[in-house]
Amino acid sequence: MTQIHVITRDNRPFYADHLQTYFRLRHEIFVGERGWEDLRRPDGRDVDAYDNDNTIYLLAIDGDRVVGGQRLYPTVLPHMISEVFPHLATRGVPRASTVFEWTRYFVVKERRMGRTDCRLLAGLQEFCFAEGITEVTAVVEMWWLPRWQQSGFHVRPIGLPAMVEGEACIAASIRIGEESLKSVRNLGGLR
Ligand code: A1S
Repeated sequence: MTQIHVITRDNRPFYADHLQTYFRLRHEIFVGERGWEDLRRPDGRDVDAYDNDNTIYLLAIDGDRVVGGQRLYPTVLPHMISEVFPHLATRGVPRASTVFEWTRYFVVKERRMGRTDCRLLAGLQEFCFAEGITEVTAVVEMWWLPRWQQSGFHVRPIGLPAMVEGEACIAASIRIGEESLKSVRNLGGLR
């Protein structure tokens, strides 16, 4: 059964092999499939400035196999929106100890039928809710907005849409709450 594992600086050594697989999957998916060429690396692992001891990974693992992932990064530190996309946050970059940036969301191809996706989204809401994280921010393609709406997420744009490498994107903030958790659990048939 697929479960969402939380990996932080404290338990990272126990997940060394999973994390190596995860970085390779990220390269395969974001460079190979999505064509984000800036991320291409000769060692075939997508690792950037926001993969460090401050990163929290929520990985979907089935048995021993990584089937999906996402990461959270503190907004009180320099993060992607503040450093790379500040022009997308025309209403200001949300920064607080209770606000985290959400990036590199994926599900492996064979598992894209919605169920792993719902587990990852529910895992995000549940983890943040339990840890007192009140909001997550992200830069996303516009097609995420109806997906989030369908999941019952409360989304607030923090800027106007703009083109990023040929895709219309927007910086947005998502409120964490019991209501959204309940809604996405229902959608995925999760107890
Ligand atoms: C940053 C994001 C953060 C949140 C942090 O009927 P369809 O196939 O058109 O239904 C699709 C589309 O509506 C939409 N969709 C998915 N990928 C799209 C794309 N590249 N362009 C436009 N629309 C897209 O979602 C519907 C369902 O998608 P799916 O792939 O069949 O299934 P699933 O299980 O919902 O998985 C969705 C995700 C996004 C997880 C999966 O497609 C994936 O891992 N893609 C590669 C990684 C990726 O692009 N991540 C988003 C940017 S990270």
